[in-house]
This record gives sequence, C-alpha cells and structure tokens, in this order.
Amino acid sequence: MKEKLQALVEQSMLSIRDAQTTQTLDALETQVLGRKGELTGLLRMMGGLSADEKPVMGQLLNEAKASIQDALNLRKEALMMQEKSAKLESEQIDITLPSRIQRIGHKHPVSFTQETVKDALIGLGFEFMDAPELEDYKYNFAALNYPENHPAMDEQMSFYVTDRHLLRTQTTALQGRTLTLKKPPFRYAITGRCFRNETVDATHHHSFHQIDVYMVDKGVSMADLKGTLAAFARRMFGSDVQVRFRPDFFPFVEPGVDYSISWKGGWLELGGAGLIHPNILRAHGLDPNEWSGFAFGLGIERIPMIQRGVDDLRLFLENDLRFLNQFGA
Ligand code: FA5
Repeated sequence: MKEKLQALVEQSMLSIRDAQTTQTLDALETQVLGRKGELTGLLRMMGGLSADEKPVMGQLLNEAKASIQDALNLRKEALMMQEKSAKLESEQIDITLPSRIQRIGHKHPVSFTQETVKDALIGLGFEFMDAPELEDYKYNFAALNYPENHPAMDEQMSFYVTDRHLLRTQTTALQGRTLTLKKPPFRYAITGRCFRNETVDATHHHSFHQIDVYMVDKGVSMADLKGTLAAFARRMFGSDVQVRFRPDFFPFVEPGVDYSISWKGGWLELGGAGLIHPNILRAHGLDPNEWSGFAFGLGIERIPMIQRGVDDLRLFLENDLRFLNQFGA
C-alpha cells in the first residue's frame, strides 16, 4: 500500500506540473482526491490493516493528501494568473487607432431647396400653409376659374381617386381653400408634392414639387408681383440674375405671365404668375374694385437643376445615393 501511495503521489505531482489549464487541474483533483478518487480509495482500504499499521499509514495518507492539495492550489493560482493575462491581452483595445467615422446624412436637395425657398418668402412676409396631397376637385380646379370640362384641365392630366378627389396637380389648390376659409388681407405660400399623369422625361415627372405664393390686399398690382419675384430670384440665384415676364394663360390669373430667369446666356422658365382673376375674387365674395392680389407658382426641382447644373429632373426623384451624396456639402 505504501508503494501504491508513493507512486500515486509521484504521478499526481507530475500531472499537476504538466497541467496547462485550470480545467485539467479540476479534473485531476476529482480523479485523485474526489469521493471516488484514487487516494480516497486507498483511505478506504485502511480497514484491512493491523492496529500497528493503521496510524502510520493514516498519517502517510493525510500527508500525501495535503501535499497533493497544496501542489494543486499552487499550480491553479499560477494558471489562473496566466489565463487572466491571456484574456486581457486578447481583449486589448488600441486607443491610438483612428475612430470609425460616423456618416451623418444630409437633407435631400429637394427638401433643402424647399427650406431655402421658405426662408426667402417668410422674409418677404408670407405665411406657409399646408394642404392635402389628395385634393378635392373643387379646390384643385373649380375654385380656380376652370370652367367645367374646359380643355385647360387637360394640360394637367390628373390621377383621379374618386369622381371628386384627385392627387393635386398644382399647389395653387391652396388658393381655393384659403379664399373659402379666410378673410383678406393675407399672404400665403405653400410648397409640396404634385402629381400629373404625364410621360416622364428629363424635365417632366408624374410626381414633382411646386411652390405657390399669393397675396390679396387692397391695391396689389403687377409692380408688387414683379418686385416680389425679382427679390425672390436674387435670393435664390444671386444679385446678378435678371427676370423676364411674358404673357401667358392660366385660368386663375388676369393678366397672366410666364416667369423666366437669365441663365447660360438665355432664359429659363421657372413657372407662371399673374394677378388673381376677378372671377375668383367675386366667387369668394370679394369686390375686385376693392380687393386685388397676385399669385405665382414654380417647379421646385427646377431650382437645384439651375443652381447645380443638373440636366435631368428624374435624378432628384430616384434617390440614388451616388447622386444625392454630391449635395452633402
Ligand atoms: C402651374 O402649375 C400653375 N399652377 C402655376 C401658376 C400659379 C401660374 C399661380 C399662375 C399663378 P405649370 O403647369 O406651368 O403651372 O407648372 C408650373 C411649374 O411647375 C413648371 O414651370 C415646372 O417648373 C413645374 N412642373 C409642371 N409640370 C411638371 C412636371 N410634370 N414635372 C416637373 N415639374 C413640373
């Protein structure tokens, strides 16, 4: 039994020395000192020894158990230190590395233009209103002096949702709404999406954005309209810009004009304008001899097209990031 114990101690000490992980040590501890372990087995065999042998063997076994336990504890402590520093090493963070750059988005050029346009017009005393994209025929056409079934409406081929409701073809629909609900004097403006059942090409889309501006007061003249549009053009395109007005027809203005700005040695049309038609004032209970007003409406996409030299309006509506990212700065 003594030889067996000596061999067990020697073998255990070697295994403890060679163990490379705390897990191996735990397994070793169970194998030697555990309830069914090899040394525990030897302790159980003590019953068969004589009364003289028992205390001697008992002491040897206890000493062996204590020295194996000490060796296990020592090795375990050393391995735990090693494992901890290996873990720290592997989780090390290099604080000198450059940080990952957070890509911050930016406004869509159409939204940005809408905001610039708003700023310019709020500065000129106009109040911005909202109106629904799904509009009543009454406000989109009837309140704007379009006679029933008049061919002028065909110019703005529409998406009807019911017999009475359509996706608005022009933000001018705000005029019908506010004239019905508010009393002048007022200066209102709106910017938003419009929809027309058009063939899509480089300058036309079925969905696009407009801005409409109008005022009603006493003594409003073409001079006020021209002054406002000239100030607006300077704000949007710089102080050198020139504006041009040519006669044009829209059912809701009289006289009506188209509005162009000087561009690349020629002229570029931005939209339409004019004095509010007396029929519209009369239809809303206003005497045209007492009240007058002007109105203008422009395509929003045209503005960044001019400012940034973009020749295809579809690019603003396709949301391809390769295009949009160029408007970040
Ligand atoms: C109008 O929509 C009138 N409501 C403008 C107006 C308002 C005149 C107030 C007088 C008084 P027009 O259909 O021309 O007019 O459109 C005005 C501008 O919207 C155009 O010059 C163009 O810049 C833009 N636009 C019109 N249709 C489209 C389209 N399909 N795609 C992109 N932009 C468009």
